[in-house]
Amino acid sequence: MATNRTFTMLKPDAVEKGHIGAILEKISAAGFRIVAMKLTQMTQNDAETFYAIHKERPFFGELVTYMTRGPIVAAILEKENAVEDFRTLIGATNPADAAEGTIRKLYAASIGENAVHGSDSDQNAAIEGAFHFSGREMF
Ligand code: IDP
Ligand code: MG
Repeated sequence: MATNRTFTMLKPDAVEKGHIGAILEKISAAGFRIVAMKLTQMTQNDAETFYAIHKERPFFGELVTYMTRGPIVAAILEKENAVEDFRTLIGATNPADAAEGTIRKLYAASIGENAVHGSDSDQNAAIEGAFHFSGREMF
């Protein structure tokens, strides 16, 4: 059964360009409630662990360098059908393929530097949320 939470990161490129406010506005306007949120920076070990599923991919080193180069905003979001609806809101991994009006179409520069993360399943939403937040930080 689908749960109602997903996990997101506003990635270093989005933070560097000053897009935190605009992206959070789109997330709120789409009906997501922020359950937990923080500005943080991933260490190399954090990024390698978070993206371990991609460790054999040719872009893995580039991905870890990118995701650790500056602050991110990590957040847990709540909405009915959260995982699927959030993936729709952010658009395709490659902004060139992302639908008009999606966050990646508006704010992403490339398939690598694509502004925002969204969990791809309820199970990963729970794992990724727990990776970034302890129970005490959530309500
Ligand atoms: P997703 O974020 O849309 O779920 P994934 O395929 O899970 O996309 O890839 C994770 C992240 O790895 C992407 O969001 C992007 O930052 C990076 N990435 C994916 N494909 C490439 C690529 O071909 N070159 C460089 N970076 C990539
Ligand atoms: Mg993915």
